[in-house]
Amino acid sequence: MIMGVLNITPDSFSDGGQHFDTADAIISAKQMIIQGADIIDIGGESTRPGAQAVSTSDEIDRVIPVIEALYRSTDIPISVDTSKPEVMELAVKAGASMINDVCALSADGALEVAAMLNVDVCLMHMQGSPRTMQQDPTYGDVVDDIKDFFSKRIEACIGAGIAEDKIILDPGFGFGKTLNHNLEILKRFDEFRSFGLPLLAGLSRKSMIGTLLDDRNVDGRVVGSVTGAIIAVQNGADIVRVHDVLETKDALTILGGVS
Ligand code: 7PJ
Repeated sequence: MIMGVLNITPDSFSDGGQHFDTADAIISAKQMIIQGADIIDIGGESTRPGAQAVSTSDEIDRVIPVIEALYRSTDIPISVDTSKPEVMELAVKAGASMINDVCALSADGALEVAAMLNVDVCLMHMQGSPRTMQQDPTYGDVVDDIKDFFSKRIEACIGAGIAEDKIILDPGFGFGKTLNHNLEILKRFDEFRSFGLPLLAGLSRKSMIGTLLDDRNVDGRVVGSVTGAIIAVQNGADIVRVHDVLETKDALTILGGVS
């Protein structure tokens, strides 16, 4: 499945400023639906390395009108990219059917709210916090350490009353990882299959792609991002979170033709 990214932030890493207006955001979302998106992921807080936190009320003002409008005007499943329980609750009331949390429901009250809302939850691994995570990420074995994290968070979810079949796992490319960590995770992605849960991969336009391409700027990372998505799917990813929906859909269609 393709998850199309819709950032409603003035400072997002790769499409900053483009989607700040609700009407524009809806146009972009509809475009992604036409291009083949299966889910739209709506976020109002930039989590790029070094990004500053956004207040709860600002985040609500950014994402809730877009979720309401998209829910009213399309049938597309909507995911909300947030770590704040207040935003989760309002987003689901507005029509979101999935919570995508880069903090894996670690905020105070997030587990309880997610359990009460009874929607799918994506638990992403991050080492540190967005402001500092790229300073000196260290692991024993990166894949094993992330698997330990998943085990603990799955246990916490089940303890809070979240059904195991609502959980999606994501190793969190670029979130407290060096290039080598990211490559190791991509190469060994299939090892996360051991949980028997759906896996999500988000590599789109990230710095690992830019770095491998000689510090290519964000606009020049489309082919690299699509290639990364294809490798992730071949290694067991069920959902890819992408900005370039049309290009990713084409590549996955060709992959599907031979598999
Ligand atoms: C991810 C995300 C990711 C999940 C972002 C960016 C940074 N959510 N939100 N996985 N990345 N689940 O798109 O570059 O990799 S924001």
